[in-house]
Amino acid sequence: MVRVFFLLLAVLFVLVAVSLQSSCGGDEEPASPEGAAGCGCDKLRRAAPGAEDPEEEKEEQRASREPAVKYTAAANEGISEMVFIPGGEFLMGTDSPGIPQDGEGPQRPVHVDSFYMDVLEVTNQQFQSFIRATGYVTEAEKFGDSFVFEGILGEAVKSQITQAVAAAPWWLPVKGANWKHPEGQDSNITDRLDHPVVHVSWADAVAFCSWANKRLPTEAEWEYACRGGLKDRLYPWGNKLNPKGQHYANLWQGEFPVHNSGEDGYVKTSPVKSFPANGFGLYDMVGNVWEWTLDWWTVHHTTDHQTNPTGPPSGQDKVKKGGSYMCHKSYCYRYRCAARSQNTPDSSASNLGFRCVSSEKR
Ligand SMILES: *[C@@H]1O[C@H](CO)[C@@H](O)[C@H](O)[C@H]1NC(C)=O
Ligand SMILES: [Ca+2]
Ligand SMILES: [Ca+2]
Repeated sequence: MVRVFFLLLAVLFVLVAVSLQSSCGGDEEPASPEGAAGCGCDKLRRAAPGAEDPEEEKEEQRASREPAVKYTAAANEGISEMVFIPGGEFLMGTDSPGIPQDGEGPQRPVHVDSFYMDVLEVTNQQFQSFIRATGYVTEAEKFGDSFVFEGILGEAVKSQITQAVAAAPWWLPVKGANWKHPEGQDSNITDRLDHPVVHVSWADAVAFCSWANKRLPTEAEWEYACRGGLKDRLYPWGNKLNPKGQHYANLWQGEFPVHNSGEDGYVKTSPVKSFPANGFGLYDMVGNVWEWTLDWWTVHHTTDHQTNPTGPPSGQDKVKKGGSYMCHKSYCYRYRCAARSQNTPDSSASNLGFRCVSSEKR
């Protein structure tokens, strides 16, 4: 089984390598049909199913359900500030897909009802509050490892690793890597409490949101929120990646995967709120970390008008949105509102997090 899996990955690797040769573009704007290869983020499947099904989240405990508090005033709380997103019509997806095979198109009319959304990606501090209140154990902790981008690992950790993801060799499964040890056993989050939590699986994200009496956003809600009231734009702030030479998101500058110049100030995750908010007051919708959504993955979408769509009833992968600090135009042109990618629900990685929404004020 495992061998077949790696063979498949090897084949994928060749395909990706071939397609890459023609897809390494520059930094120039606007949308182009290149960038097909992606960051390999969707290749992060666990080689073998874990022993136990980690369905027993302790979400029922919902121990400390406290009234919503301002994030800034209560850094210790597990519940962050939310903002009201007024419902309405929007055009979901795009007819000029940056990565057509991701199912970014066709553009389609969608209505979403009003909801509230976390202003910020869920932080390490908030996740720590959840863990302390519930004793929840994440999937990465149960599996004993998680995927870490090679570029942020020290030599000591790297030297102990013998396998990699063939299709995306810069992803390494690191023993002991999890939300509180983002680069493995010897790392910690002490100086990163205001960074987004990473190494959380889809179920982990669901468990957190549910503890906070919230839920994950649907893809439609997420994308509507990302657009911040703008129509048919690439980014939450418009069509130019760097208006007036300013960075609006934590992305990758330089040559992926070998050199990250950190021109935007960060080569790894950044503290949440380090870049400007969009029109709805939401931070880091694109970049910093990918964000899980509620929906199962499909690349086939109806162009019929939809109201509060929730994606297919079942599937193998969940949709994630927004791209991460690892995204670059030449390689993972997915830091656009219409862009999307997928992971198996049990995946966890050093660039994947989430935020919650709710229909009622929390
Ligand atoms: C956390 O990591 C830093 C280095 O990144 C180290 O100086 C510090 O001692 C660590 N703290 C704990 C509690 O392990
Ligand atoms: Ca960056
Ligand atoms: Ca994000």
